[in-house]
This record gives sequence, structure tokens and C-alpha cells, in this order.
Amino acid sequence: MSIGTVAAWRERAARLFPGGVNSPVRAYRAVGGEQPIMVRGQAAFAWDADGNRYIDYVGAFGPLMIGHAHPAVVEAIRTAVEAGGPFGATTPAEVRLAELIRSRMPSIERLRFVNSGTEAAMSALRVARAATGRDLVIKFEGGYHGHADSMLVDAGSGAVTLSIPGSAGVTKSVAAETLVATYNDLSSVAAQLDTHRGMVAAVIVEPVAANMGVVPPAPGFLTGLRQLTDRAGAVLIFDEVITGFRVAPGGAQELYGVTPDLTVLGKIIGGGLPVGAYGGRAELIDLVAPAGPVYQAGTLSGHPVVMAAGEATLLQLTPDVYTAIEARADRLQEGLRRAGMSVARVGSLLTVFFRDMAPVNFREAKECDTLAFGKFFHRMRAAGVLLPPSQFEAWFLSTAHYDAGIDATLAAASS
Ligand code: HOZ
Repeated sequence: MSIGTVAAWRERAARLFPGGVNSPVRAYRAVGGEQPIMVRGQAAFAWDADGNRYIDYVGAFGPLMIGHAHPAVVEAIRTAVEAGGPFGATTPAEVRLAELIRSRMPSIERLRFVNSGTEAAMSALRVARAATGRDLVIKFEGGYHGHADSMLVDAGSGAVTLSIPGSAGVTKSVAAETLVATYNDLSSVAAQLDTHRGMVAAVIVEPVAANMGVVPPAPGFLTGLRQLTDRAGAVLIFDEVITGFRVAPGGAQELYGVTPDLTVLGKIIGGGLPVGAYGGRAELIDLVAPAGPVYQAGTLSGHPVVMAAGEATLLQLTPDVYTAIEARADRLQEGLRRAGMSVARVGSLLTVFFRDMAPVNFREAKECDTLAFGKFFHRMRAAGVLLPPSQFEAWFLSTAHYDAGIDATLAAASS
């Protein structure tokens, strides 16, 4: 059976989906040119419908930390599919994955699985509002927490890529309940908390900003957030959808030694299948129905196939894996720097910024030369290296990005 060409599939997709895609960044609007149509992935490689092979740094925007089609994940999925379900009932798979998550991220005493990071962030905010009896939340300019209405205010990721950081369709009253602070600037958070004393339910933050490109937290920033939220009686929510189980076995909260009240998860815990989770202190999570009055539900939540894929993935992520992947990420970073580029990296997440210095906040990130990024992107693509198609997304390394792939990437970048 012919699989058809990239051009043919692209044309069919264009007739069906807005912008030809089912999520905006992949439409390539930020880099120009046309989106690829992908048909296969194996380890660190992905192939398009014309048979072109790429070293893949998109990594499905994060979840594929052990690469495409890892045999352990494929086997776990096959076994789970053959066992039937979902059942509209609890299964051992979700209990096992939850126990695994809790053992690596001890701040998560209890949790609830959902189907996406968006749902997880939205639900965590609902819990924070219920717990505090307050309406306002603080997020950071350029921070991305999915597409729930209240989070599409000065948002990063595709929203900044497409210059729509505040979405049409979000009511003024909802947007007004979201206050915005500057990442890496504690005084901006303190000012919002002072101005709205006793009214802020939560501060939600990506502990490593990764949707304005990768911007690491300045020393003391996360600790400062912990102190400020404690003082204000607000809930501190870490959105670890990207950093969870990636930057360290216990996520950014382990790496930086700061414990949030609630954590939002996604990506890796589904092994590449759709998933999300929110968890944290027991008394907060026990506000969720049916234990408590915060309603949140999902027919497919805790889907046994997704849980099996997530468990198989996390079981592969032993401590030595982090050492190996970081050594390669470091080599990539150093090579790119030697080629004259500004690179920010935390663990196996990195971004090449087209700016003299890697940015420390969203204002600086927006100063990047996005046209130069577009040219670089296409040069790399022509050399068989597929990067996330926006200056404002992270590159994701996997355990399958071996030295030969890093060498080929560096050769392409320096050509
Ligand atoms: N939120 C995703 C990246 N951070 C979007 C990816 C896409 O549009 O496909």
C-alpha cells in the first residue's frame, strides 16, 4: 500500500484542519515553509511520508525521553490493549503509576490523573481557589500552562509564536482574574501580592520556563516564590509538564530543592500517549470530588493503556540514564556554543537563542531574531535535523540521542 507523499497528505490535511494542523506550532507559521507529514519514528529518528529521515529534537514536545517506539513501551502498550478496557473503573495500572510518581516526587502525596496538561493545570487552579476561597491567580509573562481560558493571558508556546498571547474568545472577566508577573523577578510577584493582598489563590509557574525557549530560574527565584506564597497564604503550583521526570528523577522541584503545594504533570507520565495529572498535599487534593467539593471528572482518566505506557517509560528512567543523557546534552550545548550560538540548557532541555545572550525573561526572549531562527531551522532540516519549529520551544533530547547523532547535529549547525 502506498503511503502517499508529504504534499498529498498536506493538501488533504489543509482541507480538514484549521491551518492544516491539530495544534498550532506544528503548522510552521513561525519558521515559514510547510509542515512535514510524519509517518514513523524509531529511537532518535523520525521519517516523513517521502521517506526523509531526521534526527528528531521535537520529541513530541517532551514525552519521548526514551525515544520513539522503545521496545519496553511498545510491549507494555500491546499487553494493555490486549487486556481490553478502559472499564470506567479503577485498574491496577493507575495505582502502580501513581505510586511510582509519588515515590519520585514526594511532594505529591495524593493525585488525580486527567487526559492533558491543560486539564491538569485548570484543575489545580480550581483546587487552589477552593482551598483559599480567593479568585485571583498569578502567572508569568511567557509562561504556558495549556489553553484553559484563564491561562491564555500573556501566554508562551504557540500563543507567542503566533502573536496571540491573549486568545480571542476569553472573556474580559476571566482574563481579569489572572495577574501577570515577570519570570525571574521576585519584586514583580511581591508587587502583585501586595496590591491584591488577601485575594490571590495561587502562583503558577514553570519552574524552568520552557515555552519562551528554555529560561532557567535565577538562583533564589523559586525559593523566593515559596517564601512569598507562604507569606501571602497562596498556593504555589509548579507546572512540571515539561520538566517533570526530565530535568531530574524528581523533576525541577528535586533539582532546585523547592517544594510546591501542587504539581501539574503531563508528557512523560503517559509515555507519549495523552495524559495529565495534578497532585500535591493531601489536604488540597482531598478537596476533589468525590472526597471533597471541587468537581472534576473524566471518562478516560487513568486509561490503562496510557498508564502502562507511562509506567514502562518511568521504569526506564533510572539515575544512570540522567547522567548519560545530560553528558550528551552538555556536549551538544558546548558544541553549539563553540559554533557561536547562545544556548540555554537545563538537563536534556535546551534552546539556541538568536540573541547575544540567552534571555532571563520573556521580554528578553521576545528580542530574539526570529527570522534568523527560521533560517537556521531550515538549514538544519535540510541537513536531516528536525528542530521544534519555533524560537520559543525547547529542544528535547532522548536517551536514544547517541554521540553519532550529536556529532551530526553539530556538523549541520556549523556548516
Ligand atoms: N504546547 C505545545 C508545545 N509546547 C504545542 C505543540 C504543538 O502545537 O503541536
